[in-house]
Amino acid sequence: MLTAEEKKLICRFWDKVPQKDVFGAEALYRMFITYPQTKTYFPHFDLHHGSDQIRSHGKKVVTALDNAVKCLDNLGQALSELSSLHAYNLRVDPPRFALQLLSQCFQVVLAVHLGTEYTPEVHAAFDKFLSAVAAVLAEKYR
Ligand code: HNI
Repeated sequence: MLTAEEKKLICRFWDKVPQKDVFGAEALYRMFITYPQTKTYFPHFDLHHGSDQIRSHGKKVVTALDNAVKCLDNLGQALSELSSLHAYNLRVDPPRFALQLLSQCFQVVLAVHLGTEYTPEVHAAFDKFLSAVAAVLAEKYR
């Protein structure tokens, strides 16, 4: 559970993050390089750096996160459809583990680009937020 203080930190921080779409694409690309097994879920993608598909998918992921930041009190409902998609259609497996990989890569991107703005407090709160998102996305697996 996110505390009221953490929610405030997350919202304030997220508002200030520049070029989110670019960061989303970079996180995706980083995931493919660092965890090559994740590429198996995207056989239909051009996985080269800066490809149209990586850029457009990065944008989609960030839009989902943006929506989640606006619904911190009700992540389950905000991400319900996306959760069904990942559980029933995409079958990203093993769920918790694989879903955390993108979260980790996204945090590396934030740390690289934002430097001192990505304070330990923000980092800890954002990590908790992304874990909560991943937990919701993994909720419907059986
Ligand atoms: Ni994920 C599609 C969000 C982790 C594999 N994913 C989406 C879409 C969003 C999204 C948004 C687009 C849905 C739509 O088109 O309606 N994915 C997220 C988020 C996380 C995440 C917020 C984690 C924080 N997804 C992952 C991981 C994998 C993954 C870790 C696999 C390793 N996702 C997919 C695949 C698709 C997808 C595959 C379909 C892509 C396509 O366009 O064909």
